[in-house]
Amino acid sequence: MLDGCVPWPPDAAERYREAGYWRGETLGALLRGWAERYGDRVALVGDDGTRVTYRELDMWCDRLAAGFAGQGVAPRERVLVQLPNTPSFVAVCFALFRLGAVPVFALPSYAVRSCGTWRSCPVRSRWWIPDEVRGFDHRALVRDLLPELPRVARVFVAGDPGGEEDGLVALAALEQDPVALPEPDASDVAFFLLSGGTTALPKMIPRTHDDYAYQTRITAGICELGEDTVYLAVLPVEFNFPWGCPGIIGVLGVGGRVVFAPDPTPQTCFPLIERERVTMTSVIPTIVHLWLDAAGRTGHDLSSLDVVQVGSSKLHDEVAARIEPELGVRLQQVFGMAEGLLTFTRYDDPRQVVLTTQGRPVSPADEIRVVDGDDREVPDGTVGELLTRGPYTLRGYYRAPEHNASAFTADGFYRSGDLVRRTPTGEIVVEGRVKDVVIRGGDKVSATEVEGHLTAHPGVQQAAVVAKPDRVLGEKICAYVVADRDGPAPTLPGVRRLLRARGLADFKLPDRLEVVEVFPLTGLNKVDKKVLAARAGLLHSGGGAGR
Ligand code: OOB
Repeated sequence: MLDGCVPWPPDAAERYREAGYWRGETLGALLRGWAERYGDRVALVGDDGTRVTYRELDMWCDRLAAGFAGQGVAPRERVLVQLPNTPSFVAVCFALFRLGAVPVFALPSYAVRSCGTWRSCPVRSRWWIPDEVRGFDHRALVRDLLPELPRVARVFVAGDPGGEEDGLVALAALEQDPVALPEPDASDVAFFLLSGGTTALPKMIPRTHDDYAYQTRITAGICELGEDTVYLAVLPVEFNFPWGCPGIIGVLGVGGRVVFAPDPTPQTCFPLIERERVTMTSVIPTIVHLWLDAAGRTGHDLSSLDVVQVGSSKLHDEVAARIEPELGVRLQQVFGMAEGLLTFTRYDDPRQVVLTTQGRPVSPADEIRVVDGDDREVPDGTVGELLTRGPYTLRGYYRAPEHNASAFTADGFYRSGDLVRRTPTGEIVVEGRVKDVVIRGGDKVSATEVEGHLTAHPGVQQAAVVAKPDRVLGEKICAYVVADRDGPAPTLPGVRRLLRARGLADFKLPDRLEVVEVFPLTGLNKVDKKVLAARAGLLHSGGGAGR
């Protein structure tokens, strides 16, 4: 495995191979097989109606891989890929897989000024970006940042690079006649996902060809995907959920069709569902709210839609109960993490299980422990922290030995930071979390990161960020601060302005600011966030200080 990654121990790897989970196939080679099998069937559909067949996709990837090689992109080189939901995303990724270069997936929303992250991220040399997305010019951002990123040798733009002179290259100009390339090793890293982040900087999660091919294959089976599946990619494609749970890769593996939605609104998605006769999609609870509100009024025909997967943050029982009758679909709850473990409800589960649990692990080889504060397993029905290991769950973050020492047990279980209970029939029910993360509409925001920026405000002495429950987003970001009497009084607009200027992405900015005299403390004199979270829950809705 790439230097800086933690491989599975040899005995575990052998078990996974013997059981047929890991088959030694790279994702790039798999696409070749799919193209041979499904040839002229349509694989990808852009929102503008562009259609790409399996054979064309295969050829496109070969041509791009040759072009990237011609530009000096080397095997094992890490490459930042930050593209919107378009067929090019799939072509770029599979071209890189064929080269053995390693995409690092960043959501386009991260680009919105938060690229401070990339300064310290161990990414090398190349960066793929869109030209302009919903009025935001990624090229301008990159041009601003390039002087601070000496390791970035080349920026490729899907779309119009807007001028040759400053080193931005159009993706379309790269294609070359295919060249023979050495096959990468299937047990090596195929790509990196970024962690939702309990730490100030996101951690890089290595996913191997073997482990991801297995994840997509097993979930495609559970979801009964086939050639008739038409999957709408609604969530950002760099996110594990639409990419491979079973998502885009799972659908391509069975000869189905992927349709790309540029944004998740009903105005965009409902016409696409009608036009392309979409059968399946994956969304987060916040989107479910939007869709439920719009479904009753829409003139669009949604009758082809059969299955909606919902995951990424807690789906409340009352909302879950509305999905099947109001959208006319089957609901599948999905609990997952970029680090690996996935649990799904199954189509034939009793209704109560589908509505009130987050399902069972997708692999028979997924190992789960629910433990108390001393790492002792608790009985079913008791809430504890979820620990897990298995054939598609990482054994360590990239180049993070110190963090890994606390994020994993000595025997390789990943500490998820989620508080769950297990039902007698083996389903997981998410009850909360021990990790310090606010889940705002499915986006994971590290409290530590926001607190770090808040204390840079001259009027803030101390800061503590907690979640405030919200009907639509699930949680909002509530910042408690102790003011510094010598500084200017902190206000919500002022704080948001400062944090934005410091490079924080918009979705990480506090929704609410509460100025307090002192923080409640625990017995160990730490800020008692439980008390603050309880207080935040009692606040009436609105902007708080400085509204
Ligand atoms: C997905 O992945 P990440 O890495 O963005 O976030 C993982 C965390 C989990 O540890 C948990 O705290 C939360 O998101 N989460 C859920 C949930 N699904 C994820 N919390 C409550 N209910 C659920 N159903 O979010 C992700 C990755 C693949 C598939 C689906 C979601």
